[in-house]
Amino acid sequence: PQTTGLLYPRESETREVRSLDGIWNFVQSDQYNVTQGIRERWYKDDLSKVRKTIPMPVPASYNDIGEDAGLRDHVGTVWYDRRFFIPKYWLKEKRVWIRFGSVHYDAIVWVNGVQVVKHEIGHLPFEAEISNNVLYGKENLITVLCDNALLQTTIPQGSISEKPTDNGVTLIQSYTFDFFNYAGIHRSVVLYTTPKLYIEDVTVKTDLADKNGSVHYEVKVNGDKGNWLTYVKVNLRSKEGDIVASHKSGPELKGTLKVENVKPWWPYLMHPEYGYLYNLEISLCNDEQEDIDIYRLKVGIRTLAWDKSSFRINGEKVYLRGFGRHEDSDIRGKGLDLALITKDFNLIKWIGANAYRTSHYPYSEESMQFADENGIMIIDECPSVDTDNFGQALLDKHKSSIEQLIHRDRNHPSVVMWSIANEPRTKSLSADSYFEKVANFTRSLDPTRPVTAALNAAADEDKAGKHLDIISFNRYNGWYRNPGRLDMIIRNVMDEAKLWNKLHNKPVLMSEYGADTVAGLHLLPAFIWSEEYQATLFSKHFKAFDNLRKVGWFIGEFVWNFADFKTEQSYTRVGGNKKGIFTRNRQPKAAAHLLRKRYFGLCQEL
Ligand code: GCB
Repeated sequence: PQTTGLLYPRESETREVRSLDGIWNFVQSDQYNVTQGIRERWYKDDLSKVRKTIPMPVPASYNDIGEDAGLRDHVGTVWYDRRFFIPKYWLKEKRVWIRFGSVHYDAIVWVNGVQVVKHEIGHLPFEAEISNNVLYGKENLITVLCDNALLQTTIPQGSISEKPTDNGVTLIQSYTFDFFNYAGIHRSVVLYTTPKLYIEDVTVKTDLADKNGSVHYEVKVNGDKGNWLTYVKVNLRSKEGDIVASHKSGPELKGTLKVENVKPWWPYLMHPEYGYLYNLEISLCNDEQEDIDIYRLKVGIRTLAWDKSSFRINGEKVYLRGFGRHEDSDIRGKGLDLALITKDFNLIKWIGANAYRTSHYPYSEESMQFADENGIMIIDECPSVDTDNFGQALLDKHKSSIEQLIHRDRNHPSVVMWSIANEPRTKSLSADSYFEKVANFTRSLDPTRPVTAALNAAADEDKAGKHLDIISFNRYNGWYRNPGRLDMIIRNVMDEAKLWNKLHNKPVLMSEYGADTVAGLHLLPAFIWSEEYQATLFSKHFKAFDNLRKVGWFIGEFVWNFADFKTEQSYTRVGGNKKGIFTRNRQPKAAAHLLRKRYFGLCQEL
């Protein structure tokens, strides 16, 4: 997997970006003949010449586009293709790239019948240079094979079994995680160009001292430098566009920009000016030519620090208030939807939250940019859910998912923690060394952010907590535990949080709590599944949190979930998981109004 390059595709004076989003042609493979397309080389020509294709939107999950359960529940491979033009003038002085925001779970991409890239693990971008594969001034063909199969060595894990049906047999994909295994080309596909000698990668780290900020940058370039001495000129611009700092690097292409009277990046409502971003403008030059390549990156200047009892941004203690979420909506499934992201951020701000966890996988790069702009702190989670059967192959893939995630997101000021797993089975002995390795690997890649995981084993049986910097725990008091009992919550939440802290002497946050709630179901006295029950269950948790906040090391509360979402079919799920404070259509349940009061109240207090 790629752990260099992959800069978010942006236009500039030297770069062009063209979208390949739109309607593609689509073929579902026969479940029992998944390799047929490869054997018969369907990528050599239009899919429509070998099979009847159907129209499929990109980006979107394919599962809910049809009206056929066979497509929704498909296990194995599907094919996409479309044609596109490459202008003739791109041939001169340009490199041409193809980039996918994410394809779930496995993908192989061919351009004009030649394989150009292969990628495994959904929710993460990948790209390939296709300068030598495309026809200039002509039409070209792109073909994508996507496989949704989850096995014991994939991230997340699953298993496939064969079951008899009324007409024969079928393959069933099972998994223990609680969200639908949507698949397809989930995020945008773009063609973009760079010059032959180009900026391949940029890393920034920031610091603050009194009123001064600094931005350390490091640039990687790729391509033939010739005999010229290469350097970068870097400008840091304010939001208003004024240059506030400049630097000219030596041939090592790195340096530090000093910013006087800095405007730090603050979380939402922690400061009147939250989410402040500078614009870092990088120009690649040599002794002969300036502006060989230009790339711009938004930068938030902030520091993070943590110890046994606190988590601080810019030296100030932060209390995180937010939720776990999903990328999920009607029809599109996990497909990128800018209307949805924009609406969600409006709702996040309406409710007064300052954080969320990207449960249970990396979210779109576009949503990370929104988080930067809005001062929303992100606990950035890799796609490891319910991890079990710890082995070397799984460990390698788990590390790869973290490496790719950190590579993609390391420059976002909004990312304040890495979550290396959700509800791993950490009771088992083998979880100990497994999570020691995963946590240390994460720290070795990024020592500037704390490592956490959302744990749900009993605190005194868990083997992973000791390897983390911050303990996050998920617990469903009044739901999976003592359903219907609203009178045991305060004590249980407090006891558990205290136990985690006592065992590890680290900051603790509650990463999940909640209750399934059917919007419009009212039952008094509060009864499970009703709006009254969800609201009362929340208010009990608030009491526990208020008591815990007095002790200092309790640093955050996260409701499960922001919105209702689709899951696998099960008798515990009514049309999906209904623990949202918003419905799947983003309308508030009663508890949303209560949460809004609390979250705004919390930020006034602080
Ligand atoms: C959990 C999981 C989450 C589920 C939730 C639930 O503990 O982390 O993925 O959706 O419980 O509602 O059961």
